[in-house]
Amino acid sequence: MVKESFDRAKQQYEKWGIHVDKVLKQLQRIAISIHCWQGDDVSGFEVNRRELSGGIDVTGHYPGKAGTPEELRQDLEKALSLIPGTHRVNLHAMYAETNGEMVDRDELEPQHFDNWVYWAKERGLGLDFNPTLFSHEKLTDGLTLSHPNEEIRQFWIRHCMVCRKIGEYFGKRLGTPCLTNLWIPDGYKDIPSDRLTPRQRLKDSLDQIFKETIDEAYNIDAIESKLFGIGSESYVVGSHEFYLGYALQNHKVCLLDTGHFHPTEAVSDKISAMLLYFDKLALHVSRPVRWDSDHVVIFDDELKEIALEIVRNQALDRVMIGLDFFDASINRIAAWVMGTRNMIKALLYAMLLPHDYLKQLQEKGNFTERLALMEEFKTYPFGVIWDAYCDDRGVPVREEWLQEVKRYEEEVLANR
Ligand code: RNT
Ligand code: ZN
Repeated sequence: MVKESFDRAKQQYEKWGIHVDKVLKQLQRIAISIHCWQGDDVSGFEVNRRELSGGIDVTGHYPGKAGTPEELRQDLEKALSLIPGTHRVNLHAMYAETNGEMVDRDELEPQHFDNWVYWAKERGLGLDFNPTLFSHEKLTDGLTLSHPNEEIRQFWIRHCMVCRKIGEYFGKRLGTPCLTNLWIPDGYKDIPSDRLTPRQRLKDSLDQIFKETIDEAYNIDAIESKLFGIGSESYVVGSHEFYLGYALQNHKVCLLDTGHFHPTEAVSDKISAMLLYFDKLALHVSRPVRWDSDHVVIFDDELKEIALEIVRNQALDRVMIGLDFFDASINRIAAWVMGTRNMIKALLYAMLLPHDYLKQLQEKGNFTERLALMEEFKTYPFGVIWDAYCDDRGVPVREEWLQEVKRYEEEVLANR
């Protein structure tokens, strides 16, 4: 059944010069960086686990959350088994395993992530990394790397430095560069009397953190901007312009989180502009609902537009796609599966459009045909190709994955 409708759908696309088999081969090679923190509500495994802070929040009490590294890896494996393709896992420093020993964040070492490395290596997964500059008592007055207290600032600088070394270790051990992404919550609830000084300090902190050159074959540094957070509504030190300038001047990668801009500002529109000046770009694909709410990524217009911009500009090897959402009100494995499958689905959707032809129409000023075709392609039998891809990759077709998640919930999650 899948095969018959697939052949028919394929013909429809081939009429437009789109080679479906080639597209599916290309799709198979795209690795999405799946954030581990959806699995445990951004808790981590530190010996003295702190409450989530830094102006981000997770809501919901769905039962069965992973409480140990083993459980988190087991859950990730379940999710990965329901997602077509081979992907990457994105870790935070707070997911270190220190054997019950209290190791502060500025003393973390690569060995504290060896279980993750063994696990990833066995499964052919790449690893990405993030220093954790929240949920910690040294985040005071809402500040870390821009803190006026030199001792506190140096603590966080050291933390970021060790994290780059951990990223380098991941890259060396796994044979694929680790993207180490730096996000800090620094900002003010109310109107600042001085916007410049904290930014000067952040700039200096970054200079210290990135002083040591690390081979980009192992570790790639990214910096993630933000517009506001809970408790930093009026001012965020690491704004988009701040990091855009820093990245350009210092050869770093900008990471754009889709929830970190004004509600009507679209990340999709930024991709082509930034690719003119940057070799690489990184994304945290999320879904902001009224604010930076980190809802599960759905197959909506902006997701499709992001995928279109990456695909039509032939930037699949330049845009590093990562996910960033955390919903504790639904089954967490289902959240991963939906968000990641939707991202892949959007890329496939984007790959099944006659981009050269559509570009020509625009160049010729034929806006009628441009709009008409773009609309018609929305109802081309794209779902059939997606089903065939899932089937071919040995993962459940359509909503069948839900049965697996339900079974896992009864057999594993319910016993936690
Ligand atoms: C916060 C940023 C950041 C975090 C993760 C946990 O607004 O988006 O990426 O979500 O690092
Ligand atoms: Zn993010």
